[in-house]
Amino acid sequence: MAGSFSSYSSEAATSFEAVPFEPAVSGKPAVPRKPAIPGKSAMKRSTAKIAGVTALLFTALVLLVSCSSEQPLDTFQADAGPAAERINNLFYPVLIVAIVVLVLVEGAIVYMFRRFRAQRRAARASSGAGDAISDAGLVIGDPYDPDNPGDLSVEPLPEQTHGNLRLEILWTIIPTLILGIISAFTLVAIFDLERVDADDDGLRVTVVAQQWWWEFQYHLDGNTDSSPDFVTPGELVIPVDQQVPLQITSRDVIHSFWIPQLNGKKDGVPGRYHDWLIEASRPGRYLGACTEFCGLSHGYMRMYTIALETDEWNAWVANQIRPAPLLNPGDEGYEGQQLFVDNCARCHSIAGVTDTNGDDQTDLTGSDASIYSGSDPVHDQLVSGAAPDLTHLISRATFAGAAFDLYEDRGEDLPYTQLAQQGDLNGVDLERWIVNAPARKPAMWESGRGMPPFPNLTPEDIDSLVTYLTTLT
Ligand code: HEC
Ligand SMILES: [Cu+2]
Repeated sequence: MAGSFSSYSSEAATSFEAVPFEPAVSGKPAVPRKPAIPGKSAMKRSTAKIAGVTALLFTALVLLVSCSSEQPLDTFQADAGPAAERINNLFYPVLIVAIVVLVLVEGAIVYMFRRFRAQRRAARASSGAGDAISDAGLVIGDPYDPDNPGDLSVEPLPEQTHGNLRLEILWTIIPTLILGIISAFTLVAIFDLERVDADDDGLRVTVVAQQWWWEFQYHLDGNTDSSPDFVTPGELVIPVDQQVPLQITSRDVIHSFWIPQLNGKKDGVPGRYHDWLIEASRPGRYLGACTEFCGLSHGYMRMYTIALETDEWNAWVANQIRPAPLLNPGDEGYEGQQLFVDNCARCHSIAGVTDTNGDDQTDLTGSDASIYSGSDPVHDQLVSGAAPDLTHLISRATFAGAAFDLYEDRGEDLPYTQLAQQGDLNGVDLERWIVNAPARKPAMWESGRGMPPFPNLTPEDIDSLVTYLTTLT
């Protein structure tokens, strides 16, 4: 028979008409073209089964991996703050509704697919016209093409209907209702998340994003127009059970602030200040990540929010406000301090040290828009106009956008405020960073993004620098 499936499939790509179709019920006896291969369909079925089981196992694996407890960015277990809980109270009911809809719709599709599909084998058996039906279970030919309709007696078209008013009204109204209810709850949640319970003259923090680290500017009296009391890079330290209003902005491109355990995401956009709130209901260190692709080292742009008990937090603030001591000749770390002033102070500030050199940088960290213009003569090497403030470098757990640990094992078994006193300094990563930062965290330092390498510093210089940095408690 000319219209065999094999010639059909090989020529189909060139022209549909080129396939000579011979109706199977033309009066000729239907002779099987070639002997059926026994067990062929059984083999197909087992391949399908293997594929199905593999897909199932893969899905199960993905689901199980996401259950791992060591996932600090896991939103499914985000419950460390009221905002995160508020989001969960919306997310889980919506997820359940979505799953029910998925099961119903997919179930209906699968049911109809099985119930009403072409009854290939049955038709083949009853008409004895196997050749007219392809392996895909379709009648060869096109029922909608009058010149080549195929054999409709073998596999007649299903009853053609058009329009079912009741059904159409139903499947318009039900989704509208579902989406309407969900959006009502969503709107209420959005307004809840914006509600400020904090005092006007209490702590406020301006969050400044840049490639590729975060700066937190502390306004203890809530006045964000004045210059900040102090700044910290990478780690936002807050008192527990207190709502802290944030103003999020950026010095270069768009970034997004996200501490999943505590709240949702908020973009940092140059020239704009976005209000946001952060509150933790139990002490802890909560990891976050920039969630707006912001260039080369976006993946290394992390940050922590650290919640401390109130008295611990007060002690921490008292330490952060204190300027660094200016070392004199003979003091341990003095050589490093001088190297720092010569090599590093053109970008980094250390309160009490760099400002004695005429490099007072406090105004650079204020919420003054002129810092975005790049017109500052000291920092015009940097696109953002600012580098991390190092006044209390050693009091933090991480550095360089929380990409590296300052202490062995992150000092996680130590109280946060005791890191500098009791921690085991990760001097190796710190030295490597100073020698060649872009090798550790990709940057475009030639165009002012990130920290440049320092090939001219000798190993002794680096040692002195690290010795000096360890005085910055
Ligand atoms: C051209 C400007 C520039 C100079 C000069 C510079 N740095 Fe940096 N430094 C940066 C920038 C920008 C970052 C942030 C990089 C990042 O996280 O991606 C940084 C980060 C750091 C950090 C991590 C701070 C933190 O808390 O995240 C340390 C430590 C550091 N620099 C030390 C030094 C030392 C020591 C020198 C002098 C030998 C120096 N830097 C010179 C721009 C500079
Ligand atoms: Cu970013």
